[in-house]
Amino acid sequence: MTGETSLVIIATKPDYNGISRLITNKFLANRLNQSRSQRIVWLLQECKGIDWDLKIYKRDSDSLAPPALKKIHPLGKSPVISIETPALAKPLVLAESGTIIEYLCDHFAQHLVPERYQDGKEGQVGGETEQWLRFRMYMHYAEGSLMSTLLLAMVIDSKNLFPDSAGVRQYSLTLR
Ligand SMILES: N[C@@H](CCC(=O)N[C@@H](CS)C(=O)NCC(=O)O)C(=O)O
Repeated sequence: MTGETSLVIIATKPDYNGISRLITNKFLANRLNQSRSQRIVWLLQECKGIDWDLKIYKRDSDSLAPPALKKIHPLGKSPVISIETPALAKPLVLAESGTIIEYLCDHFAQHLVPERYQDGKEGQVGGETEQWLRFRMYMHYAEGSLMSTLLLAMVIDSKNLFPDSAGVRQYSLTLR
């Protein structure tokens, strides 16, 4: 990764009906599309009933997140969100992209989630719709399988392990 990198916090202004205030951290590389946290920003843009904005943290010189993020969640990584709502005595802090996405979808973006069960098969094993099963699979595929492969490709590329060709391109041939 080259150039300026940064970490960003997304925080809400109080929303119109007081449902929630939300604070999220997201990582930004010098290009936004290199950050997994971009997914949370995309989702936030589709959410209804919340308001949010951004605060930016710079990565340290070693490219890692600054210690300040550990004060928000012990993982010290991004994204992490903190939700404030009158029902909670203290902010609810959530880490891990999948957890954050599921929580946001449950409360603010149900319109994006496919119907879980086929008619008449509610709650039954095997009663799920194909669309919902695919949705759930890709939710976990992103971090569970795809991201580790992409990160490995980034490392191979950055160390120039395939000097005669573009490492990411070469490594990506093995992507299934
Ligand atoms: N599995 C976590 C991964 C979080 C993660 O590694 N985030 C990176 C940014 S894309 C980060 O914070 N890196 C800085 C560091 O590890 O110090 C998730 O899905 O949220």
